[in-house]
Amino acid sequence: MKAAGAGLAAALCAAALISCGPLDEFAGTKVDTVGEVPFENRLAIPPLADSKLDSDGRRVFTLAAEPGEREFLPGRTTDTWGFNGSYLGPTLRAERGERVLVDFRNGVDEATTVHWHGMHLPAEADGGPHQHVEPGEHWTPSWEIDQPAATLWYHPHPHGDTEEHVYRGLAGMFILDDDEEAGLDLPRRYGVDDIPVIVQDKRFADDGSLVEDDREELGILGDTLLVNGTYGPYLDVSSERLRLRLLNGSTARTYDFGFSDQRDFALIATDGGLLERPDRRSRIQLSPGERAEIVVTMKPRERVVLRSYPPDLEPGSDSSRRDGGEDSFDVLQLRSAAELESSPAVPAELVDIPELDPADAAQTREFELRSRRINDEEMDMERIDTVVSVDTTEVWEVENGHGQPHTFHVHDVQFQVLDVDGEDPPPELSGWKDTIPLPPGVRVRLIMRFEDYADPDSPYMYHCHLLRHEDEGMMAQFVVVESGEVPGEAIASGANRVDRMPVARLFRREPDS
Ligand SMILES: [Cu+2]
Repeated sequence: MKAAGAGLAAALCAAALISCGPLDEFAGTKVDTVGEVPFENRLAIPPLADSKLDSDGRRVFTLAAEPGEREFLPGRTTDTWGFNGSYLGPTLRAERGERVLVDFRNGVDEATTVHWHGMHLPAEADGGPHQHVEPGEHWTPSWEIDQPAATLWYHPHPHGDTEEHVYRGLAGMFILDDDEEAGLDLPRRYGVDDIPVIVQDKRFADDGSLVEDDREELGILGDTLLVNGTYGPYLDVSSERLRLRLLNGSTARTYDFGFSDQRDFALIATDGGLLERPDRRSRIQLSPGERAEIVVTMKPRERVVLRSYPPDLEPGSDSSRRDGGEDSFDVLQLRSAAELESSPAVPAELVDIPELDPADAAQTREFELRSRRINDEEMDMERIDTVVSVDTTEVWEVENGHGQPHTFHVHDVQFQVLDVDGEDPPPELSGWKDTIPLPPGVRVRLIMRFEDYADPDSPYMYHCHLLRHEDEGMMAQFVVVESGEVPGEAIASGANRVDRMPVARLFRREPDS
């Protein structure tokens, strides 16, 4: 595969489609596509998903995972998976207080799941590895939207296969709205001045197929970016201020987004919703699964490129080349019209975020991430690692005790960051979060509230969101129970699982040579 990759790199280099620097396909080699991406394709905007109200007043969406094919690169056809189409899926959108139901059909030939990343919902609707959907089968989770306006997303979560299923194209955005956000003067015309930006790195073989067997420790690190499934994208801008909903939908790569002319922008929201006030800055770093909403101001008749600069993966160390720590990418070109519609200034105050108080914590727990384990245990579908009492607040102290970068994602709740290595969190970690980067040696203290949805038989997950690490066992389970209740027999017996993932599948990749 590496040889095939070399051939493609040479061919694209000759056609000036990618960097003609060092051979990018070799592990640990720096990737730099700055100035080399031809911005010739209009950025695809995922369509807003159709929905209808059922007789119970629930908003019903229909999603089907399907195989397909795409010509991402000129003249090369790539086999893909997508929701309601060949690659990625429609943007789901719902308002706080609405009840939603998703009729999901698995039209691919492997069992999969759909997880609603960042969503507060009952565990049985969460779409984790216990909610397997066999090929041809339907799954119809339903829940009430009960959290602030935010940019969430959805993707498969079958234990052992999450990386592959996401990499092939199964992912989409899920935007939540509420009255508070609607009352602010912010750009919100979807596809006009409010733009989903789903960034994913890929590695293409000569024949156009996606290379899935890359052996980097972090997972697959691609040398080619797609944004909303578009290679070499540009966006025509018609108004003075543009809101970009950045989603790192990659399986392993961290980006440090900024603009080619170093202009600053307003960071207005992170994973779980709006910040208390905008933070003016020129960079925002996102690890896999994290989101950020930014508002950038444009002048007429200009072209500026959204880039990813080398991310800081191991502060104080320069040994992160193998993890993509030296890589740079041109991501998306913004082209503004000769005349721009004027937009109001970004409000100085956004929302109030009620501060969770560690003095209210019923429990303080410690988690150490090391190798592919959490607290020295590999993920076991039949073991509940953590039992949380409903209607309590907890502090989770999470440490990366390993020499590699990891991240930490908690299902069901949005958390607040109390501190990072004892220091106050920076602005990008000051709002509601569900995923946080964990560089080697770093310890974070998170605080979260488990309001409702007690269910002793259905676990939620917490895990590293580098998808290969998660697949290889860096994941664990918690249940939310009524006080004093014990986790159900159903989990220990495996009875609430439709199908058991064959163990061989987890370890079928070739060992390191
Ligand atoms: Cu990890």
